[in-house]
Amino acid sequence: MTGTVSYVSEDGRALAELPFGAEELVRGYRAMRRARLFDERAVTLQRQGRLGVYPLFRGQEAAQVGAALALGEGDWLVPTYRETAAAITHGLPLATALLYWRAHPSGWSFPEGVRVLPFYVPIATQLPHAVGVAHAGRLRGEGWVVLAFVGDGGTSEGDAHEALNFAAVFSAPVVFVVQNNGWAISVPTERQMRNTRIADRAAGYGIPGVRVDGNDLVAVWDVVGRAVARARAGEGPTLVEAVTYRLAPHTTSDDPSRYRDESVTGERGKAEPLARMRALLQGLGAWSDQREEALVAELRAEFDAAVAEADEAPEPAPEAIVEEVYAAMGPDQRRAWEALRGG
Ligand SMILES: Cc1ncc(C[n+]2csc(CCOP(=O)(O)OP(=O)(O)O)c2C)c(N)n1
Repeated sequence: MTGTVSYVSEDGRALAELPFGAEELVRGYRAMRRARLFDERAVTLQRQGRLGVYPLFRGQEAAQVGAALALGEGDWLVPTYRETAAAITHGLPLATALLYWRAHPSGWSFPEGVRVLPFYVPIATQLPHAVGVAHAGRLRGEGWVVLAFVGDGGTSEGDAHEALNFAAVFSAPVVFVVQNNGWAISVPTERQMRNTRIADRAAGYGIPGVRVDGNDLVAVWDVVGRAVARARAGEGPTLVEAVTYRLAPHTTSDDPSRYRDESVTGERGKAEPLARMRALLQGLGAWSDQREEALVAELRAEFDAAVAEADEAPEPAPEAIVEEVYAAMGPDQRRAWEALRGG
């Protein structure tokens, strides 16, 4: 049985000597605040009809931002639909993220140099790909580490087992981060698995498994950082379970009150990661209401500029919908492409 790593209490007190200095902690808080603002504004855009279905991540900022901050620039991040916070922290431009959630072709492929794979919607299919990127990098001597995200529900898929086993056997430089947010749409974790301590499964693969308080930015950042260093040193994969809670609906199309008691969600919300980190920083004398105000103003301006940039993306041609499926078009794809072009 694995214990749960935490550094900061729910009310923002340090429980142990912190592995990061004040400057780094502020950097981490800023990245979480930036992600929260993105999430809030994205929901507003969706309600205005300016984004498609959007999967919120409110309450999961520490798990995502902490893990992403543990990567180096040359490392790869492999996200599911839930990980917009991680993706923008690892360099995905905000405008590209918005275009992706607008289902605009300009958001389908991420810019050159951004080491983030596109958001995966088919559950757990990203995991074998992530292991492939890691293994290929090792064979080619690239030196990169891959951070692969999956949800608690996703770990029930066959792809998760295959990816974990392959990565373990071949010592692939990959870190698996399971965001255990308690729900797979309407199915609670205890209805998905007998042992809800997902990190315990690592023993079955012969790799380290670490359970971490996923609402504690410092703990996630430190634990994933150690796993990244291990992977980079050729010691193979780690399974990190970040225990958090899905405070928001599954997506903007979901009504969680149909399947769960939302008063429990309210209770769980008291442990949300931003307030905890802000309290920690204020206790250290490294943050103030004025700094918060200035940061929010700066982030609003950045987001507004990203929306303006996304709005300028050219109207997509109808045939774009069948492009970029395969590197070379097969006969069916070409027929569809020609028909959509009107030729
Ligand atoms: C292969 C596959 N099966 C089913 C679905 C439908 N589906 C979308 S989200 C989801 C639940 C995933 O839960 P979890 O992995 O815990 O991630 P979370 O949404 O909580 O982040 C399911 C079953 C899908 N997208 N892909």
